[in-house]
Amino acid sequence: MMDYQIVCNKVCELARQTGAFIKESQQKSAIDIEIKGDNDFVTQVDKAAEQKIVNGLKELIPESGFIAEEGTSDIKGEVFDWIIDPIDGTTNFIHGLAPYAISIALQEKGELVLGVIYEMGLAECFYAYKGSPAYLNGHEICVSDTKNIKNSLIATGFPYSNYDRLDGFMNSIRYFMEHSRGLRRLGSAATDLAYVACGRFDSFYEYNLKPWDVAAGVFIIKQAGGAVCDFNGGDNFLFGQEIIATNKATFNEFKGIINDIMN
Ligand code: 2AM
Ligand code: CA
Repeated sequence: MMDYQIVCNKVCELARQTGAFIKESQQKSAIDIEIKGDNDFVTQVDKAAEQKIVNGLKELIPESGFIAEEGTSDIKGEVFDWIIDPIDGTTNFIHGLAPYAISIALQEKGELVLGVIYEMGLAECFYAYKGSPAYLNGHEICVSDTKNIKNSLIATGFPYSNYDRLDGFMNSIRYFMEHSRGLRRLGSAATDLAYVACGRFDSFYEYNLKPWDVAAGVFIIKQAGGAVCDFNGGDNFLFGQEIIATNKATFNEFKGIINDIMN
């Protein structure tokens, strides 16, 4: 049987080391930007960081598979699969703006069992493993106890493609401007999710996200007492490219609003 705690500690260590490498590379600013498509930048640092993470994780569980943003290795494992994003918030990173984060999750036979998000701007490591509470730099964290949307601080991300849903999205912005404490757009979905887990945000929603943007975050939020679903209230949030994540108390209200406005 795997000792999830030991594996989680090692993943946190790997994330911190890789984070240090990413920050050093930025300071040297020898960043070679390559344009992957519309609005889509990927740096050499991104690829090198992913390779470091993949190598470290292969050492930890040699037979594991990978689902990774930069595609360094995408072989499916028999039992274990890592879902990783070496730099979530790449545009922030390119502009020298926090937050940007490393996101690493582990699935065992399709079930999430571990999540680590290392946000490099503030050097904050959020993590949880199967059976554990959620932690931030060694301290236990939990979701907020805000009771309604009126008093909620809400996070989202702007769509970068698939603009046919833009009308619904713009309506949701208008709704939350009028009916919540405020709306934030930080530019790193992994960080948004980590901030829901520790109660800085009460809720988060975004569409078009990929598994590596959200996998670690959804696991950490659940261990922190929060709730996650897709825009229909279902559980297709990992591969379904739509996610709602909230504290427990506002889950039903938030889900109802998104369901009404976005579908
Ligand atoms: P990224 O920085 O790893 O690309 C912000 O809304 C979220 O959307 C981030 O998590 C960001 O992840 C993702 N994102 C933004 N632009 C993207 C793009 N062009 N392709 C894929 N993901 C993108
Ligand atoms: Ca990402």
